[in-house]
Amino acid sequence: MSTFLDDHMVVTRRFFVGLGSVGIVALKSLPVLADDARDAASLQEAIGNIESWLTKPADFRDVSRGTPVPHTLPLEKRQEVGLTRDTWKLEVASDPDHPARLRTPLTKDKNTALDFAGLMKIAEQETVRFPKVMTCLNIGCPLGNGIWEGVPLRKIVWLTQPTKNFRRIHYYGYHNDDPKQLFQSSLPIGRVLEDLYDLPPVILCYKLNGQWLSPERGGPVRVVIPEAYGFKNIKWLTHMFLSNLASANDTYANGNNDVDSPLKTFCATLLAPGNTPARQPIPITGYAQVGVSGLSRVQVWIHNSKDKLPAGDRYYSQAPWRDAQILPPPQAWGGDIEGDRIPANTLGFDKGHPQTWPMRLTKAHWAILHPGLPPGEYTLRSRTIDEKGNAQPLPRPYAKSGHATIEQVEFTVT
Ligand SMILES: Nc1nc2c(c(=O)[nH]1)N[C@H]1C(S)=C(S)[C@@H](COP(=O)(O)O)O[C@H]1N2
Ligand SMILES: [Mo]
Repeated sequence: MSTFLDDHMVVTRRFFVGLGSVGIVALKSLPVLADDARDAASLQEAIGNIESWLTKPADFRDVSRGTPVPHTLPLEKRQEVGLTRDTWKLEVASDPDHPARLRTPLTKDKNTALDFAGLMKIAEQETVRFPKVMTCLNIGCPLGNGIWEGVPLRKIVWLTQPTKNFRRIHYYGYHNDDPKQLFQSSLPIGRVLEDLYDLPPVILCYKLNGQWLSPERGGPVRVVIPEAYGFKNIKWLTHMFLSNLASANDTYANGNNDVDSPLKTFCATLLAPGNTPARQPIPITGYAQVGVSGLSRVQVWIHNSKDKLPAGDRYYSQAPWRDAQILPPPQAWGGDIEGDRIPANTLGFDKGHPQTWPMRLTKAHWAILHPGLPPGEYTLRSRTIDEKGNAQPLPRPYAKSGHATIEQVEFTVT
């Protein structure tokens, strides 16, 4: 795949530049795309309408709890409770129930809590940026894809000088000072101190797509964990506890969720066929979430309802799946990023160009021009195959560790 993309990078870039004009020659060079001018135009239009790779901060879908939701509080109240950059304070202390030994906790009492100026001081020595798709474990569709910027959390942990009895860290944000509204998450300390499996670090995040983190996205400061589902990425962060508790104590565990689940690979359609004329090629586009196991292929399969589905093949592994085209890096990144340039030193990029594609823990887009069909009732299914060769919904098909169900779209050809 990567060789294919290298070979076609130049051509496909020209193709993307040519969107809106007639990029037929370039289109033909993509193997699963069209070779007829009219069909090429329909596919080109479909690809041109695909969402941008980066999501504008304000366009992220919001999953915020609280009555009232903290980001809706008037500025005056947000200033009072430390939800602005001028007033923000983070306490990092030992867990009273399962104490870790620390020499220098960061507390308001001792006037040692971390403020935003202190965080920016640390940022001068080390800032990290990386792309990540934010996805709720319980919602099928990603909330948005962004470049998150912050300071490695371990920098702050080390300030407290932990000496022993330290196995996990848990943390929460402002929740209207109401224990019933507490939304807490946690991590094993090893993940914070070391970047396992070549993952970017866990950060205290203060910028998204180069802009200060908005109140709605969890500003002034939220936790961002590259490989984790949304619920670990606590917004409006105010408290962290270093703990000797051996297990997770996330609020999300109470909802029957698998709280140790890293992002899964799966795909879905953006443009799916509706009422379709017979024997006319069908443009289909979609996105894929590239989970921890990467993405090697996206495939589609259109099933005629007259045909019986094979028995005992739950995940349709024997169906005649057809490869779609995973689209190369876009010509424009979108997301309101300044000058439409990926910021310098963004992990995974070299001088603004992606080092690998598709990129792990982000989104990718795909397209196919499916051959025309005779009249009938049909179901379109799409699936990913990860870099280990697992076809969706494998290797982890259970809903409470994140969405991976194969999408089904019914449509009629007349
Ligand atoms: N403090 C706090 N942080 C939170 C939440 C919350 O309700 N309160 N929701 C979490 C969940 S379940 C998800 S999916 C993500 C969503 O992030 P977003 O609203 O920026 O898209 O935020 C997480 N962080
Ligand atoms: Mo969520």
